[in-house]
Amino acid sequence: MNIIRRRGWEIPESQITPEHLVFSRRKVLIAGASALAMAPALAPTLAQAQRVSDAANLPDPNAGLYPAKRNDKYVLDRPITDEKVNASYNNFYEFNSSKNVAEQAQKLPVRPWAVKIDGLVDKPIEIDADDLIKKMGVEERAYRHRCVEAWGMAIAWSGFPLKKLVEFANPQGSAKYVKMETFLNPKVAPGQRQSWYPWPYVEGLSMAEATNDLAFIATGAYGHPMAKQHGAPLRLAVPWKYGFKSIKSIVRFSFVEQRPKGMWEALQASEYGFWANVNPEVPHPRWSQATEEVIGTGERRPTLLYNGYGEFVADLYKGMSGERLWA
Ligand SMILES: Nc1nc2c(c(=O)[nH]1)N[C@H]1C(S)=C(S)[C@@H](COP(=O)(O)O)O[C@H]1N2
Ligand SMILES: [Mo]
Repeated sequence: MNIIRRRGWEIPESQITPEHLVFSRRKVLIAGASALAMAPALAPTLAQAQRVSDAANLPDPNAGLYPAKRNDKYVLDRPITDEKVNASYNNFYEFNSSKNVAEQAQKLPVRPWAVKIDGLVDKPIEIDADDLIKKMGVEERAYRHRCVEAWGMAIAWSGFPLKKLVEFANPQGSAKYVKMETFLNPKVAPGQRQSWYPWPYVEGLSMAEATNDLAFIATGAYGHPMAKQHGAPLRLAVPWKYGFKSIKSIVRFSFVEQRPKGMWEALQASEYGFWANVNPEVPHPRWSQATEEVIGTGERRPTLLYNGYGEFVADLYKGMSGERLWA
């Protein structure tokens, strides 16, 4: 199992450094706000400390990165979905196939968390997620999210562009795709005991997609580290594609020459393809894509081509009309 094999990162930096954070959290709890005044840069607020302890088994050494500065390049055409609504309506099949996975997902241990970067790179890397996040830095982006089940939300992610991770990995010229994998841990994820799913969850992007500025690795949401049900500690956010492309709780990025087959594509290729770009005019066999339900408001809105992100990504698909570009 990926998260038990720890060669090369047995004592990650994140295990050594958070002592002072634990200490200041205790001070916060005992002494109240005065402790904050003593160590303002280090100490999370009481509310943050509570959320951090909810989000992870150990304190998050990067908690101070949130809330991050909003990148104003990406604007929404609708309000951000209420956090409580968003955090209690999730798809995370590793836990169960209902939308009600938040409670079960809390069992996922997210710290420490090893991330592998391998395949067509000169030097494969194994790095702890906290160290990776610190290295990459964090900004906030308000994105729409569109599930192929014909519902949508809007969410303020925090994280970093995937292209930064690609630059860090420094893939060889022969790399054509980046393949991403979710953890495999049937002990804590009961859905992974259902053997008819080809676990682990896999997704992929072309190199051009992965290095487009819109492709984002989310590490937080709503101004704090990400809740487990959203795919802590690292998940993809590619808002011009159907939601199943936005793989959660990633443990591995591999640079490959062959087009990766996503878990849903492996399960049912007639319903789920590789490109999976949002298009109101191309129905999924089970769901018309003409409109979408706005979760939390009950409103129905017309679906937008590329989910409204065409100005940033339509060029990626020029000259590809022979491909199945839509779900
Ligand atoms: N590992 C993993 N990633 C996943 C899924 C999943 O079941 N497992 N579901 C996908 C689907 S279908 C959607 S719509 C989004 C849901 O993300 P959210 O729960 O944060 O809204 O996650 C995607 N990523
Ligand atoms: Mo979805």
